[in-house]
Amino acid sequence: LAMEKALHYALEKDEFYLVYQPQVNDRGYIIGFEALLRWHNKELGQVSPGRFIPVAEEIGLIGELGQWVLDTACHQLKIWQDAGLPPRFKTLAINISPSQFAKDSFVDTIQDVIERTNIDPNLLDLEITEGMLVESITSVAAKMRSLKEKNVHFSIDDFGTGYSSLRYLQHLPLDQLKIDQSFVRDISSDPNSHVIINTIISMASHMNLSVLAEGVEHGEEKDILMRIGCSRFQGYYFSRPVEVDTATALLLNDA
Ligand code: G
Ligand code: G
Ligand code: MN
Ligand code: NA
Repeated sequence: LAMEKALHYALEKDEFYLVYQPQVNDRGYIIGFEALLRWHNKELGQVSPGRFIPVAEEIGLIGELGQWVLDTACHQLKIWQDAGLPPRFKTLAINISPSQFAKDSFVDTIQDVIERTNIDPNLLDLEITEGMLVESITSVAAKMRSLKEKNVHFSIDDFGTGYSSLRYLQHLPLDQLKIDQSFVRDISSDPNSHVIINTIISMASHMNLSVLAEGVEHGEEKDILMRIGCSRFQGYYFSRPVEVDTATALLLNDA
């Protein structure tokens, strides 16, 4: 209840901020960032999105909050775009909640933020989860196609943990699968995780999808992943999510 109350005022009190976690290629160069929402409240301290996002959904605040994330991330992307992005930088990834995606206005919302911030849409990667498939696959595909026409990219987040069928992979205009960190975590100890990742990579390559491994914490995991053909990584081994000034410095470092 204390959290609900504090959440109501958090936007106007400017308590939210974004951190950026590097995504890297097989040589360790930055190919993108994932924007991750953070909340610091005076009384509650640092509250993780895993805790406050479900509450924000419940009390109907997720729309406004999602809009704030989009505006803030795209505004920052424009600053980096104008400063000159390093040659290997492809996209800034933004997490889209299922309820955000489900709105009829979703396509307009994205087009609107692209126009207002004047970013190159090709630099935008929208992370959606299998949870968005509460709608019919036809309407999900239609929304995505409208944005694909504008060159926006789509990734499936936490791939492999949802309950939906693989059929949607056939029908949705996707660019990338993000292998959930639970599989990566077990890759060196659990032969099943190894097989699952191997299968995802092989399937993705036949479907012309990129694969990014999440939650890479150790060099050993990266080595195994590279051997089975993964060449995009994100995780503490490379970098934790960092504040905007550090992210900017990392980009300059890679230029
Ligand atoms: O950053 P962290 O590992 O604490 O994130 C926990 C969860 O919150 C993850 O599932 C992540 O996808 C989600 N999350 C982080 N930032 C955002 C955001 O801006 N929007 C949405 N919808 N989810 C987010
Ligand atoms: O659900 P989503 O993939 O958006 O959530 C990403 C979350 O995973 C972020 O909150 C981020 O802080 C966290 N994360 C990123 N890299 C690592 C890692 O190497 N290990 C662990 N445990 N968490 C990570
Ligand atoms: Mn994500
Ligand atoms: Na994920």
